[in-house]
Amino acid sequence: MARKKQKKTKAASKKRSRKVVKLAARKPAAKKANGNGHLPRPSSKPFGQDGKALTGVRILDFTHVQSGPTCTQLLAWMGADVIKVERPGVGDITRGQLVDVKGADSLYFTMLNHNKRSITIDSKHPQGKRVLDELIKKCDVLVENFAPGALDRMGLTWEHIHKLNPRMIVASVKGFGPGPYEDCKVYENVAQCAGGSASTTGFREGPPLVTGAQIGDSGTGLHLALGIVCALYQRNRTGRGQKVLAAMQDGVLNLCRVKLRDQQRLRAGPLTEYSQYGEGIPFGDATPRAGNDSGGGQPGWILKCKGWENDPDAYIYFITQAPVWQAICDLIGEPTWKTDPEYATPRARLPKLKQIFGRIEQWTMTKTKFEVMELCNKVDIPVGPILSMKEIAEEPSLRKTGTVVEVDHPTRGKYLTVGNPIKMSDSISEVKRSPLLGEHTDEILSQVLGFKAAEVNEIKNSGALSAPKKEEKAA
Ligand code: CAO
Repeated sequence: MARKKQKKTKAASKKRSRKVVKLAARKPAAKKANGNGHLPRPSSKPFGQDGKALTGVRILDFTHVQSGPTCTQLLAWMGADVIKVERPGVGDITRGQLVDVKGADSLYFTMLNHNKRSITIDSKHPQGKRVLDELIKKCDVLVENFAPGALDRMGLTWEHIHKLNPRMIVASVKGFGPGPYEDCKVYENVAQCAGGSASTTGFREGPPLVTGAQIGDSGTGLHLALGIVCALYQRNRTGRGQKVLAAMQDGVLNLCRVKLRDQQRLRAGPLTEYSQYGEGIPFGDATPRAGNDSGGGQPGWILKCKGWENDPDAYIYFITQAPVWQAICDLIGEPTWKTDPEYATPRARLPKLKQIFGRIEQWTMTKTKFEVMELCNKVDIPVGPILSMKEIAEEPSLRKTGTVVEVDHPTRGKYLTVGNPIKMSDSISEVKRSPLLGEHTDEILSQVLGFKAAEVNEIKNSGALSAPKKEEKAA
Protein backbone atom coordinates (compact mmCIF):
# COMPACT_ATOMS: atom_id res chain seq x y z
CA MET A 1 0.00 0.00 0.00
CA ALA A 2 2.79 2.37 1.04
CA ARG A 3 4.80 1.42 -2.07
CA LYS A 4 1.76 1.97 -4.22
CA LYS A 5 1.25 5.40 -2.64
CA GLN A 6 4.93 6.20 -3.10
CA LYS A 7 4.73 5.18 -6.75
CA LYS A 8 1.62 7.29 -7.18
CA THR A 9 3.30 10.29 -5.53
CA LYS A 10 6.40 9.88 -7.68
CA ALA A 11 4.29 9.72 -10.81
CA ALA A 12 2.31 12.75 -9.69
CA SER A 13 5.43 14.72 -8.90
CA LYS A 14 6.92 13.72 -12.26
CA LYS A 15 3.74 14.87 -13.95
CA ARG A 16 3.79 18.01 -11.86
CA SER A 17 7.36 18.82 -12.66
CA ARG A 18 6.67 18.32 -16.38
CA LYS A 19 3.68 20.61 -16.09
CA VAL A 20 5.68 23.24 -14.17
CA VAL A 21 8.30 23.37 -16.88
CA LYS A 22 5.61 23.89 -19.48
CA LEU A 23 3.86 26.60 -17.46
CA ALA A 24 7.07 28.42 -16.65
CA ALA A 25 7.94 28.57 -20.31
CA ARG A 26 4.59 29.72 -21.64
CA LYS A 27 2.00 31.17 -19.34
CA PRO A 28 1.86 33.48 -16.36
CA ALA A 29 1.20 31.35 -13.26
CA ALA A 30 -1.05 33.54 -11.16
CA LYS A 31 -0.51 31.59 -7.95
CA LYS A 32 3.25 31.78 -8.00
CA ALA A 33 3.92 34.79 -5.83
CA ASN A 34 7.67 34.47 -5.44
CA GLY A 35 10.53 33.84 -7.83
CA ASN A 36 10.34 34.69 -11.50
CA GLY A 37 8.81 31.48 -12.80
CA HIS A 38 5.71 33.39 -13.87
CA LEU A 39 7.59 35.44 -16.45
CA PRO A 40 7.27 34.71 -20.17
CA ARG A 41 10.11 33.03 -22.00
CA PRO A 42 12.99 35.49 -22.57
CA SER A 43 12.50 37.29 -25.86
CA SER A 44 14.69 36.10 -28.70
CA LYS A 45 14.54 39.49 -30.44
CA PRO A 46 17.68 41.64 -30.35
CA PHE A 47 17.85 44.08 -27.41
CA GLY A 48 16.06 47.30 -28.22
CA GLN A 49 13.77 45.66 -30.78
CA ASP A 50 11.05 44.16 -28.62
CA GLY A 51 8.95 47.21 -27.89
CA LYS A 52 9.56 49.50 -24.97
CA ALA A 53 9.23 49.19 -21.21
CA LEU A 54 5.71 50.67 -21.15
CA THR A 55 4.45 49.51 -24.55
CA GLY A 56 0.71 48.89 -24.24
CA VAL A 57 0.19 51.36 -21.38
CA ARG A 58 -2.10 54.26 -22.26
CA ILE A 59 -2.03 57.46 -20.22
CA LEU A 60 -4.76 60.06 -20.01
CA ASP A 61 -2.56 63.08 -19.48
CA PHE A 62 -4.38 65.93 -17.79
CA THR A 63 -1.18 67.71 -16.81
CA HIS A 64 -0.01 71.25 -17.36
CA VAL A 65 2.94 73.56 -16.63
CA GLN A 66 5.98 71.55 -15.46
CA SER A 67 5.56 68.98 -12.70
CA GLY A 68 2.92 66.76 -14.31
CA PRO A 69 4.27 67.07 -17.88
CA THR A 70 7.75 65.99 -16.68
CA CYS A 71 6.18 62.80 -15.36
CA THR A 72 4.15 61.95 -18.45
CA GLN A 73 7.05 62.83 -20.78
CA LEU A 74 9.18 60.24 -18.98
CA LEU A 75 6.41 57.66 -19.28
CA ALA A 76 6.09 58.49 -22.99
CA TRP A 77 9.83 57.98 -23.48
CA MET A 78 9.42 54.62 -21.80
CA GLY A 79 6.88 53.71 -24.48
CA ALA A 80 3.48 54.66 -23.03
CA ASP A 81 0.88 56.16 -25.36
CA VAL A 82 0.34 59.54 -23.71
CA ILE A 83 -2.82 61.40 -24.70
CA LYS A 84 -2.62 64.97 -23.50
CA VAL A 85 -6.00 66.60 -22.90
CA GLU A 86 -5.91 70.35 -23.38
CA ARG A 87 -8.40 73.12 -23.08
CA PRO A 88 -9.70 74.08 -26.56
CA GLY A 89 -8.12 77.21 -28.01
CA VAL A 90 -5.67 77.70 -25.16
CA GLY A 91 -4.02 74.41 -24.34
CA ASP A 92 -1.41 74.01 -21.67
CA ILE A 93 -0.71 77.56 -20.51
CA THR A 94 3.02 77.08 -21.13
CA ARG A 95 2.45 76.92 -24.90
CA GLY A 96 2.24 80.69 -24.76
CA GLN A 97 4.67 81.43 -21.93
CA LEU A 98 8.23 82.78 -22.41
CA VAL A 99 7.67 82.80 -26.17
CA ASP A 100 10.86 83.20 -28.20
CA VAL A 101 9.49 82.48 -31.71
CA LYS A 102 6.34 84.40 -32.52
CA GLY A 103 3.41 82.13 -33.34
CA ALA A 104 5.20 78.95 -32.28
CA ASP A 105 4.82 76.87 -29.13
CA SER A 106 7.32 78.02 -26.51
CA LEU A 107 10.40 76.04 -25.56
CA TYR A 108 8.82 75.76 -22.12
CA PHE A 109 6.07 73.63 -23.67
CA THR A 110 8.01 71.80 -26.36
CA MET A 111 10.74 70.67 -23.97
CA LEU A 112 8.23 69.11 -21.53
CA ASN A 113 5.80 67.44 -23.90
CA HIS A 114 7.75 65.25 -26.29
CA ASN A 115 6.34 61.97 -27.58
CA LYS A 116 2.76 62.84 -26.61
CA ARG A 117 -0.47 63.18 -28.58
CA SER A 118 -2.76 66.17 -28.06
CA ILE A 119 -6.56 66.26 -28.00
CA THR A 120 -8.59 69.34 -27.13
CA ILE A 121 -11.61 68.77 -24.91
CA ASP A 122 -13.69 71.19 -22.87
CA SER A 123 -13.96 69.03 -19.79
CA LYS A 124 -16.95 70.98 -18.50
CA HIS A 125 -19.05 70.53 -21.67
CA PRO A 126 -21.52 67.58 -21.65
CA GLN A 127 -20.09 66.18 -24.90
CA GLY A 128 -16.59 66.77 -23.57
CA LYS A 129 -17.50 64.74 -20.50
CA ARG A 130 -18.77 61.97 -22.77
CA VAL A 131 -15.43 61.84 -24.59
CA LEU A 132 -13.52 61.89 -21.31
CA ASP A 133 -15.58 59.03 -19.92
CA GLU A 134 -14.75 56.98 -23.02
CA LEU A 135 -11.07 57.85 -22.63
CA ILE A 136 -11.16 56.78 -19.00
CA LYS A 137 -12.45 53.37 -20.09
CA LYS A 138 -9.63 53.03 -22.61
CA CYS A 139 -6.70 54.25 -20.50
CA ASP A 140 -4.60 52.70 -17.74
CA VAL A 141 -3.51 55.83 -15.90
CA LEU A 142 -4.92 59.33 -15.46
CA VAL A 143 -2.25 61.85 -14.48
CA GLU A 144 -3.19 65.35 -13.33
CA ASN A 145 -1.70 68.30 -11.54
CA PHE A 146 -4.61 70.69 -11.33
CA ALA A 147 -5.21 72.87 -8.31
CA PRO A 148 -6.73 70.91 -5.42
CA GLY A 149 -10.37 70.05 -6.12
CA ALA A 150 -10.30 71.00 -9.83
CA LEU A 151 -10.62 67.40 -11.05
CA ASP A 152 -13.60 66.83 -8.75
CA ARG A 153 -15.20 70.04 -10.01
CA MET A 154 -14.98 68.59 -13.54
CA GLY A 155 -16.99 65.63 -12.23
CA LEU A 156 -13.95 63.35 -12.43
CA THR A 157 -14.01 62.15 -8.85
CA TRP A 158 -12.13 59.00 -7.84
CA GLU A 159 -15.50 57.27 -7.36
CA HIS A 160 -16.65 58.21 -10.88
CA ILE A 161 -13.37 57.10 -12.47
CA HIS A 162 -13.08 53.93 -10.43
CA LYS A 163 -16.65 52.95 -11.33
CA LEU A 164 -16.02 53.47 -15.04
CA ASN A 165 -12.67 51.70 -14.98
CA PRO A 166 -11.67 49.90 -11.78
CA ARG A 167 -8.21 49.30 -13.25
CA MET A 168 -7.50 53.00 -13.69
CA ILE A 169 -4.62 54.46 -11.70
CA VAL A 170 -5.26 58.10 -10.79
CA ALA A 171 -2.00 59.93 -10.21
CA SER A 172 -1.76 63.48 -8.93
CA VAL A 173 0.80 66.12 -8.13
CA LYS A 174 -0.33 68.56 -5.49
CA GLY A 175 1.61 71.26 -3.68
CA PHE A 176 1.03 69.81 -0.22
CA GLY A 177 -0.23 66.55 1.18
CA PRO A 178 -3.23 66.42 3.54
CA GLY A 179 -2.93 69.05 6.25
CA PRO A 180 -3.23 72.78 6.79
CA TYR A 181 -1.98 73.74 3.31
CA GLU A 182 -3.65 71.05 1.20
CA ASP A 183 -5.88 73.53 -0.67
CA CYS A 184 -3.02 75.81 -1.73
CA LYS A 185 -1.87 76.33 -5.28
CA VAL A 186 1.84 75.78 -5.50
CA TYR A 187 4.64 76.59 -7.94
CA GLU A 188 8.26 75.45 -7.99
CA ASN A 189 9.79 77.98 -5.62
CA VAL A 190 6.97 77.68 -3.10
CA ALA A 191 7.76 73.97 -2.87
CA GLN A 192 11.50 74.61 -2.59
CA CYS A 193 10.82 76.90 0.34
CA ALA A 194 8.25 74.67 2.06
CA GLY A 195 10.30 71.51 1.52
CA GLY A 196 13.40 72.70 3.38
CA SER A 197 15.57 73.42 0.35
CA ALA A 198 15.65 77.22 0.53
CA SER A 199 16.46 77.42 4.24
CA THR A 200 19.48 75.18 3.70
CA THR A 201 20.69 76.72 0.43
CA GLY A 202 22.84 79.83 0.10
CA PHE A 203 25.44 81.44 2.31
CA ARG A 204 25.08 81.66 6.06
CA GLU A 205 25.27 85.42 6.06
CA GLY A 206 22.79 85.83 3.17
CA PRO A 207 19.06 85.18 2.67
CA PRO A 208 17.62 81.73 1.81
CA LEU A 209 18.10 80.81 -1.84
CA VAL A 210 16.15 78.79 -4.39
CA THR A 211 18.11 76.48 -6.68
CA GLY A 212 18.17 76.35 -10.46
CA ALA A 213 17.38 72.65 -10.49
CA GLN A 214 13.60 72.32 -10.59
CA ILE A 215 13.39 69.98 -7.67
CA GLY A 216 9.82 71.01 -6.84
CA ASP A 217 8.36 70.50 -10.30
CA SER A 218 10.57 68.09 -12.22
CA GLY A 219 11.65 66.38 -9.00
CA THR A 220 8.04 65.71 -8.02
CA GLY A 221 7.23 64.58 -11.57
CA LEU A 222 9.97 61.99 -11.20
CA HIS A 223 8.58 60.80 -7.89
CA LEU A 224 5.11 60.52 -9.41
CA ALA A 225 6.43 58.52 -12.37
CA LEU A 226 7.91 55.97 -10.00
CA GLY A 227 4.61 55.78 -8.09
CA ILE A 228 2.72 55.16 -11.34
CA VAL A 229 5.05 52.42 -12.51
CA CYS A 230 4.79 50.72 -9.11
CA ALA A 231 0.98 51.00 -9.19
CA LEU A 232 0.99 49.41 -12.65
CA TYR A 233 3.13 46.60 -11.29
CA GLN A 234 0.83 46.10 -8.30
CA ARG A 235 -2.17 46.10 -10.63
CA ASN A 236 -0.70 43.04 -12.38
CA ARG A 237 -1.35 41.20 -9.14
CA THR A 238 -4.49 42.87 -7.80
CA GLY A 239 -6.22 43.78 -11.05
CA ARG A 240 -7.27 47.15 -9.64
CA GLY A 241 -6.08 50.72 -9.87
CA GLN A 242 -5.28 53.05 -7.00
CA LYS A 243 -4.66 56.70 -6.22
CA VAL A 244 -1.06 57.89 -6.35
CA LEU A 245 -0.17 61.23 -4.79
CA ALA A 246 3.15 63.03 -4.98
CA ALA A 247 3.09 66.26 -3.00
CA MET A 248 5.72 68.80 -4.02
CA GLN A 249 6.65 69.60 -0.42
CA ASP A 250 7.26 65.89 0.22
CA GLY A 251 9.29 65.46 -2.96
CA VAL A 252 11.55 68.40 -2.12
CA LEU A 253 11.97 67.19 1.45
CA ASN A 254 12.90 63.74 0.16
CA LEU A 255 15.65 65.37 -1.90
CA CYS A 256 16.72 67.36 1.19
CA ARG A 257 16.92 64.21 3.30
CA VAL A 258 20.54 64.89 4.33
CA LYS A 259 19.53 68.25 5.77
CA LEU A 260 17.02 66.60 8.11
CA ARG A 261 19.84 64.23 9.01
CA ASP A 262 21.96 67.25 9.98
CA GLN A 263 19.07 68.75 11.95
CA GLN A 264 19.13 65.73 14.23
CA ARG A 265 22.92 65.57 14.40
CA LEU A 266 22.90 69.08 15.88
CA ARG A 267 21.76 67.50 19.15
CA ALA A 268 25.09 65.71 19.36
CA GLY A 269 27.19 68.84 18.84
CA PRO A 270 28.36 71.14 16.04
CA LEU A 271 28.38 69.91 12.44
CA THR A 272 32.12 69.63 12.01
CA GLU A 273 32.08 69.27 8.22
CA TYR A 274 30.40 72.68 7.82
CA SER A 275 33.01 75.41 7.29
CA GLN A 276 31.19 77.48 9.91
CA TYR A 277 32.64 75.05 12.48
CA GLY A 278 36.20 75.77 11.37
CA GLU A 279 35.47 79.48 11.47
CA GLY A 280 34.37 79.20 15.11
CA ILE A 281 30.82 80.41 14.42
CA PRO A 282 28.30 78.80 16.77
CA PHE A 283 25.41 76.78 15.37
CA GLY A 284 21.77 77.69 16.03
CA ASP A 285 18.95 75.24 16.56
CA ALA A 286 18.25 74.52 12.87
CA THR A 287 20.35 73.18 9.99
CA PRO A 288 22.16 76.24 8.65
CA ARG A 289 22.91 77.26 5.08
CA ALA A 290 26.15 75.63 4.08
CA GLY A 291 27.30 77.76 1.14
CA ASN A 292 29.27 75.50 -1.13
CA ASP A 293 30.29 73.04 1.56
CA SER A 294 30.03 69.46 0.48
CA GLY A 295 27.01 67.67 1.95
CA GLY A 296 28.96 64.58 2.95
CA GLY A 297 32.01 63.84 5.05
CA GLN A 298 34.48 64.99 2.34
CA PRO A 299 35.16 68.74 2.55
CA GLY A 300 34.67 70.59 -0.73
CA TRP A 301 34.37 74.14 -2.04
CA ILE A 302 34.02 76.06 -5.30
CA LEU A 303 37.30 77.64 -6.35
CA LYS A 304 38.23 80.25 -8.93
CA CYS A 305 40.08 79.17 -12.05
CA LYS A 306 42.00 81.06 -14.70
CA GLY A 307 39.79 83.68 -16.35
CA TRP A 308 37.35 84.02 -13.45
CA GLU A 309 37.58 87.83 -13.68
CA ASN A 310 35.64 87.80 -16.99
CA ASP A 311 33.96 84.41 -17.10
CA PRO A 312 31.27 83.87 -14.45
CA ASP A 313 31.65 80.11 -14.83
CA ALA A 314 35.45 79.83 -14.60
CA TYR A 315 35.24 77.86 -11.35
CA ILE A 316 35.73 74.30 -10.21
CA TYR A 317 34.31 72.24 -7.37
CA PHE A 318 37.24 70.78 -5.48
CA ILE A 319 36.92 67.92 -2.99
CA THR A 320 39.71 67.27 -0.51
CA GLN A 321 38.97 63.59 -0.20
CA ALA A 322 41.13 62.13 2.58
CA PRO A 323 42.68 59.21 0.62
CA VAL A 324 44.11 61.63 -2.00
CA TRP A 325 45.36 64.29 0.42
CA GLN A 326 48.97 63.46 -0.40
CA ALA A 327 48.34 63.87 -4.13
CA ILE A 328 46.66 67.23 -3.47
CA CYS A 329 49.69 68.44 -1.48
CA ASP A 330 52.07 67.44 -4.28
CA LEU A 331 49.91 69.02 -6.96
CA ILE A 332 49.54 72.41 -5.26
CA GLY A 333 53.18 72.52 -4.15
CA GLU A 334 52.76 71.97 -0.42
CA PRO A 335 54.53 68.62 0.07
CA THR A 336 55.24 69.33 3.75
CA TRP A 337 51.48 69.29 4.47
CA LYS A 338 51.59 65.53 3.90
CA THR A 339 53.41 64.95 7.17
CA ASP A 340 52.86 68.19 9.10
CA PRO A 341 50.56 67.18 12.02
CA GLU A 342 48.72 70.49 11.51
CA TYR A 343 47.52 69.27 8.08
CA ALA A 344 48.14 65.54 7.80
CA THR A 345 44.81 64.28 9.18
CA PRO A 346 41.22 65.17 8.25
CA ARG A 347 40.52 66.14 11.89
CA ALA A 348 43.51 68.51 11.98
CA ARG A 349 42.38 70.11 8.71
CA LEU A 350 38.76 70.73 9.76
CA PRO A 351 39.35 74.04 11.59
CA LYS A 352 41.57 75.27 8.72
CA LEU A 353 39.41 74.44 5.70
CA LYS A 354 39.02 78.07 4.63
CA GLN A 355 42.77 78.60 4.64
CA ILE A 356 43.44 75.27 2.90
CA PHE A 357 40.93 75.97 0.15
CA GLY A 358 42.45 79.44 -0.17
CA ARG A 359 45.83 77.84 -0.88
CA ILE A 360 44.36 75.35 -3.34
CA GLU A 361 42.63 78.24 -5.08
CA GLN A 362 45.96 80.02 -5.58
CA TRP A 363 46.86 76.94 -7.63
CA THR A 364 43.54 76.54 -9.49
CA MET A 365 43.64 80.21 -10.49
CA THR A 366 46.72 79.47 -12.57
CA LYS A 367 44.84 76.90 -14.67
CA THR A 368 41.60 76.72 -16.63
CA LYS A 369 38.86 74.58 -15.09
CA PHE A 370 39.47 71.93 -17.75
CA GLU A 371 43.22 71.87 -17.01
CA VAL A 372 42.47 71.44 -13.30
CA MET A 373 40.04 68.66 -14.19
CA GLU A 374 42.67 66.86 -16.24
CA LEU A 375 45.49 67.19 -13.71
CA CYS A 376 43.32 66.17 -10.77
CA ASN A 377 41.64 63.23 -12.45
CA LYS A 378 45.04 61.77 -13.30
CA VAL A 379 45.61 61.33 -9.57
CA ASP A 380 41.99 60.52 -8.64
CA ILE A 381 41.15 63.85 -7.01
CA PRO A 382 37.40 64.39 -7.44
CA VAL A 383 36.70 67.79 -9.04
CA GLY A 384 33.82 69.20 -11.07
CA PRO A 385 34.12 72.03 -13.56
CA ILE A 386 31.28 74.55 -13.31
CA LEU A 387 29.76 74.06 -16.76
CA SER A 388 27.62 76.80 -18.24
CA MET A 389 24.46 75.89 -20.16
CA LYS A 390 26.32 77.03 -23.29
CA GLU A 391 29.08 74.51 -22.64
CA ILE A 392 26.57 71.77 -21.88
CA ALA A 393 24.61 72.52 -25.06
CA GLU A 394 27.81 72.23 -27.09
CA GLU A 395 29.24 69.17 -25.32
CA PRO A 396 29.69 66.41 -27.95
CA SER A 397 29.54 63.51 -25.48
CA LEU A 398 26.08 64.57 -24.28
CA ARG A 399 24.87 64.74 -27.89
CA LYS A 400 26.28 61.29 -28.50
CA THR A 401 24.37 59.68 -25.63
CA GLY A 402 21.10 61.42 -26.53
CA THR A 403 21.06 63.40 -23.30
CA VAL A 404 21.09 66.58 -25.36
CA VAL A 405 19.07 66.19 -28.55
CA GLU A 406 18.24 68.42 -31.49
CA VAL A 407 14.59 68.20 -32.46
CA ASP A 408 12.80 69.63 -35.49
CA HIS A 409 9.44 71.31 -35.04
CA PRO A 410 7.05 72.41 -37.80
CA THR A 411 6.45 75.92 -36.53
CA ARG A 412 9.60 76.75 -34.58
CA GLY A 413 12.28 74.85 -36.51
CA LYS A 414 15.21 73.14 -34.81
CA TYR A 415 15.78 73.39 -31.08
CA LEU A 416 17.75 71.61 -28.40
CA THR A 417 16.20 69.60 -25.64
CA VAL A 418 17.18 67.25 -22.87
CA GLY A 419 16.43 63.66 -23.87
CA ASN A 420 15.60 60.79 -21.54
CA PRO A 421 18.23 60.81 -18.80
CA ILE A 422 17.45 57.16 -18.01
CA LYS A 423 19.12 54.81 -20.46
CA MET A 424 17.80 51.29 -20.82
CA SER A 425 19.34 48.61 -23.00
CA ASP A 426 16.03 47.06 -24.09
CA SER A 427 13.82 50.15 -24.11
CA ILE A 428 15.47 52.76 -26.26
CA SER A 429 13.99 56.27 -26.17
CA GLU A 430 13.57 58.31 -29.31
CA VAL A 431 12.72 61.95 -28.76
CA LYS A 432 9.75 63.00 -30.90
CA ARG A 433 8.58 66.60 -31.11
CA SER A 434 5.75 67.84 -28.93
CA PRO A 435 2.27 67.87 -30.49
CA LEU A 436 0.56 70.96 -31.84
CA LEU A 437 -2.58 71.92 -29.94
CA GLY A 438 -5.27 69.34 -30.76
CA GLU A 439 -3.12 67.75 -33.46
CA HIS A 440 -4.40 64.26 -32.72
CA THR A 441 -8.01 65.03 -31.83
CA ASP A 442 -9.49 63.23 -34.85
CA GLU A 443 -7.29 60.14 -34.69
CA ILE A 444 -7.94 59.70 -30.97
CA LEU A 445 -11.71 60.01 -31.41
CA SER A 446 -11.81 57.52 -34.26
CA GLN A 447 -8.91 55.15 -33.63
CA VAL A 448 -8.69 55.04 -29.83
CA LEU A 449 -12.36 55.58 -28.98
CA GLY A 450 -13.88 54.04 -32.10
CA PHE A 451 -16.37 56.87 -32.71
CA LYS A 452 -18.00 56.74 -36.15
CA ALA A 453 -17.73 59.76 -38.46
CA ALA A 454 -21.28 60.86 -37.59
CA GLU A 455 -20.52 60.76 -33.86
CA VAL A 456 -17.30 62.69 -34.35
CA ASN A 457 -19.24 65.35 -36.23
CA GLU A 458 -21.90 65.48 -33.54
CA ILE A 459 -19.28 65.98 -30.83
CA LYS A 460 -17.41 68.55 -32.87
CA ASN A 461 -20.56 70.49 -33.74
CA SER A 462 -21.48 70.62 -30.06
CA GLY A 463 -18.47 72.90 -29.48
CA ALA A 464 -16.93 70.57 -26.90
CA LEU A 465 -13.61 70.35 -28.73
CA SER A 466 -13.16 73.89 -29.96
CA ALA A 467 -12.60 77.29 -28.44
CA PRO A 468 -15.74 79.33 -27.84
CA LYS A 469 -16.24 81.74 -30.75
CA LYS A 470 -15.16 85.27 -29.95
CA GLU A 471 -18.12 87.59 -29.48
CA GLU A 472 -18.72 89.86 -32.44
CA LYS A 473 -17.35 93.25 -31.56
CA ALA A 474 -20.07 95.77 -31.05
CA ALA A 475 -20.19 98.21 -33.92
N1 CAO B 1 -11.54 72.15 -20.05
C1 CAO B 1 -12.17 72.96 -19.20
N2 CAO B 1 -11.62 73.48 -18.09
C2 CAO B 1 -10.33 73.15 -17.86
C3 CAO B 1 -9.59 72.31 -18.70
C4 CAO B 1 -10.25 71.79 -19.84
N3 CAO B 1 -9.65 70.99 -20.70
N4 CAO B 1 -8.35 72.17 -18.21
C5 CAO B 1 -8.32 72.92 -17.08
N5 CAO B 1 -9.51 73.50 -16.87
C6 CAO B 1 -9.90 74.36 -15.76
C7 CAO B 1 -9.88 73.64 -14.43
O1 CAO B 1 -11.01 72.82 -14.30
C8 CAO B 1 -9.88 74.81 -13.47
O2 CAO B 1 -11.19 75.28 -13.30
P1 CAO B 1 -11.87 75.47 -11.83
O3 CAO B 1 -10.97 76.37 -11.07
O4 CAO B 1 -13.18 76.06 -12.17
O5 CAO B 1 -11.97 74.15 -11.20
C9 CAO B 1 -9.12 75.87 -14.24
O6 CAO B 1 -8.96 75.36 -15.58
C10 CAO B 1 -7.77 76.23 -13.71
O7 CAO B 1 -7.04 75.08 -13.30
P2 CAO B 1 -5.90 75.25 -12.20
O8 CAO B 1 -6.50 75.90 -10.99
O9 CAO B 1 -5.24 73.95 -12.00
O10 CAO B 1 -4.89 76.23 -12.94
P3 CAO B 1 -4.19 77.56 -12.40
O11 CAO B 1 -3.48 78.12 -13.56
O12 CAO B 1 -5.12 78.47 -11.71
O13 CAO B 1 -3.15 77.04 -11.30
C11 CAO B 1 -1.28 75.67 -10.58
C12 CAO B 1 -1.94 76.45 -11.73
C13 CAO B 1 -0.08 74.98 -11.14
C14 CAO B 1 -0.87 76.66 -9.50
C15 CAO B 1 -2.29 74.67 -10.00
O14 CAO B 1 -2.77 73.86 -11.05
C16 CAO B 1 -1.68 73.78 -8.92
O15 CAO B 1 -1.50 74.20 -7.79
N6 CAO B 1 -1.40 72.51 -9.27
C17 CAO B 1 -0.89 71.53 -8.33
C18 CAO B 1 0.54 71.78 -7.99
C19 CAO B 1 1.43 71.79 -9.22
O16 CAO B 1 1.46 70.89 -10.02
N7 CAO B 1 2.21 72.84 -9.30
C20 CAO B 1 3.31 72.85 -10.26
C21 CAO B 1 3.04 73.71 -11.37
S1 CAO B 1 4.49 73.81 -12.36
O17 CAO B 1 5.36 75.03 -11.67
